[in-house]
Formats: sequence, structure tokens, C-alpha cells
Amino acid sequence: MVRESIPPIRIDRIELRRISLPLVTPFRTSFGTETARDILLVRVEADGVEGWGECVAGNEPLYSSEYVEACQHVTAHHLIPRLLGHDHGLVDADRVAEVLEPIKDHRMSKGALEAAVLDAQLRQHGLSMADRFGAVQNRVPSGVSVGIMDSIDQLVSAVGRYLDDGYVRIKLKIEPGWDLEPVAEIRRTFGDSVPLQVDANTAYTRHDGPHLARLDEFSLLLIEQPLPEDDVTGHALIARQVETPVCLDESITSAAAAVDAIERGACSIVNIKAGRVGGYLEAIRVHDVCAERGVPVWCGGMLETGIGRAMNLALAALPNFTLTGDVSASERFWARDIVDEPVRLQDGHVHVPTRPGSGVEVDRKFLDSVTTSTVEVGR
Ligand code: OSB
Ligand code: MG
Repeated sequence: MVRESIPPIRIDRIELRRISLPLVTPFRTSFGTETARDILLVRVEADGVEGWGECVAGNEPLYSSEYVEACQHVTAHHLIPRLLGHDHGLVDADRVAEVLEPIKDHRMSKGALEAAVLDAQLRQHGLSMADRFGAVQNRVPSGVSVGIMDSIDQLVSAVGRYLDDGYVRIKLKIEPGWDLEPVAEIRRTFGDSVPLQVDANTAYTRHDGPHLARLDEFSLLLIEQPLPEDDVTGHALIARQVETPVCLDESITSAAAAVDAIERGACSIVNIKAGRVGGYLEAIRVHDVCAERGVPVWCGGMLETGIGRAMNLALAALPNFTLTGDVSASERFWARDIVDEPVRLQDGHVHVPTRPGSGVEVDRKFLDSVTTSTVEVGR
């Protein structure tokens, strides 16, 4: 990691842009089905450069309490005025979280704003996010998250196509009624050597330990977030009843939350998503506290466009990301991405961008064609 501080930038303008992008196939989880995304992008203009941040909140507050319309509101009315009011608009990405700290929660919104500042600041100084974060890989293995389907046959053909594409790890979304059978069928069809894991997105209860233990025979890499996000103690109970390692996603909202969950025996693996923890800089701290405790991490995804995916790759290249992440190619979700270099799958891997900032340029013409609103927010 480039630890020397980089000079701050003076912000001239901040723009909030909303885009609408259809998904190539509906994505169903235990909390709902998404067919198109309404995405908030933050664009910062500073000292002749621009930086972009992508807010990962969904259309509805189903994954967490955040959702895109609320994110736009809190960003415009609470976060940006605080940031610009701070040092006459002189901003250092390293200090964004601290300046916004009086505002409770709203981590996805804070993360998007910090990312835009960081992107602009790094571009200004010709430094890539990968170098700034301390990346140790120039490419990372690519896993794919596979939604709940209408039938097991459909699931089998979808997984078959992803394996043919070269994905090196499959994650199946599960929920009560869609767990043992789909997992058993994927194992029967594709064998025991396919790295396989499951994600429940909080769909089970504390009483489901014995049921979830029936997944043990399928040698899964992990089971992700079986219980509600605030039930850390419940996860510790489940972890004692199942042999499959428990991994937390929704529950890990900060580095402090990660330390707490690990110390309480609630998880032995952590999924890191920058948006969920308030930004890439806190995500790096989550990585560090997990590394110090011997807990492996992997990079989660939130159906990002090429902007967020490029930044995720810089993060996923850190040394303790020893498990394959949800860092699939752009075409997994989008017919056309909004950046000049969409993420491409090569030999089961994806390349970590090397150009300054996020390393990708926005395709302005295409972006304009999918933009539903743009507002400029001042002090
Ligand atoms: O729980 O990991 C999750 C997408 C939206 C919300 C939550 C999750 C997901 C995914 C998608 O699993 C992973 C990806 O973006 O590749
Ligand atoms: Mg998850």
C-alpha cells in the first residue's frame, strides 16, 4: 500500500447521476428478484480531473436498509454539504470517513462518495487503486454467483454454462426449500471437484442448525450468512452445529464488527464488500483485521457496473483474499457495460486494472443513453 499521504484535491463540482440498466437475466436471491438496476453514480470534478463512485444499494431496502432513492437523498442533503463545508472543498479521501462520521450508518452512500474522491485524487497523481491498496496480484481467479431458479434443470444448465465459460468457483443462492436438492444435483452432475459454496442472505433461523448440517456431506467451501444480520450470537450457535465453515456478509458492517464476529466464533471466513462497510478504505481495514486473526477473506459483489467492478478487483488483489471472489465478468450481468474496458474472463481469471484511479474510463455516450437523471449538488 502506498502509505505516504497524497496531497488533497479541491472539489469543484459533484454530480449525482442515476442510470437504469437491465440485467441479462433476472437475479433471484432469498430476498427478491432483480431484473434491472437503478444505480446511483457519484461524479466528482476536481483540479481538472474527474472521479467516479458507484453506490451499490439496490432498488429496494431488501439486502440492507439502504436503497437507491434514500442514498441519493442522504448524499445530496447530508453527506456532500458536510464534505464540501469541511475544508472549503479541499478533500483527502483518507479523511472522508472521518468527516462523514457524525452521520449514522448510510455506509453504501458514504462508500460511493469516498470512492469518487479517491478515484479523482489518484488520477490527479497518476496512481492506480491497486497500487494504493497494496495489491499483490495482477489477476485474480473469478467466481460466479448463481441465483435461485424456477427448476433444478434450469440451474444445472446455468451452472454448466458458467463452468464452460471458465469460472473457477460457483456460488449458489439458497433459501428454505431450495438448498439440499439443488446442491446435491450440482454435485451429482459436475462432480466433487468443482469449488462450490452457498449463500442464504439471512433466510434461515437459529433452529435450522441440524438442517444446514445436512449440507456438510457436499464439501462446500462455506455457507454464507444463514441468519439475520444482527444475529451474531446465532451464527456462533450455527457454526458449532455445522462442519461447513460459516462466512458472514450482511453482518460485517465494519472492521470492528469483523473483529467482534470472529472473536465470538460466529464466522471463520469473511466476505468483504466495500459498499457494505462504508468504502474501500474501511474494506482494507476489514482485510487487515481478518489477516491478523488468520481469517481468510474473499471479495463479494453487488451487481456492479464496470466502475464498481474495477475497484473491487483492486481490492481482491490484496494478499489475504485467498478465496475466490464474486468478481465475474461484466457480461455476467450486462449486455453492455458503461466503461471502456469491461471486465473479461480469461482462463478463469480477471485482470486487475493498472491505469490511474479505478483504471477504467466511462463510455460517456452510452452512459448518457442510460441516464435517467443528473443533478449537481453544491455546498
Ligand atoms: O449476498 O452476495 C450477495 C448481489 C446483490 C446483493 C447481495 C449479494 C449479491 C450477489 C452478487 O451474490 C454477486 C456479484 O455481484 O457477482
Ligand atoms: Mg452474500
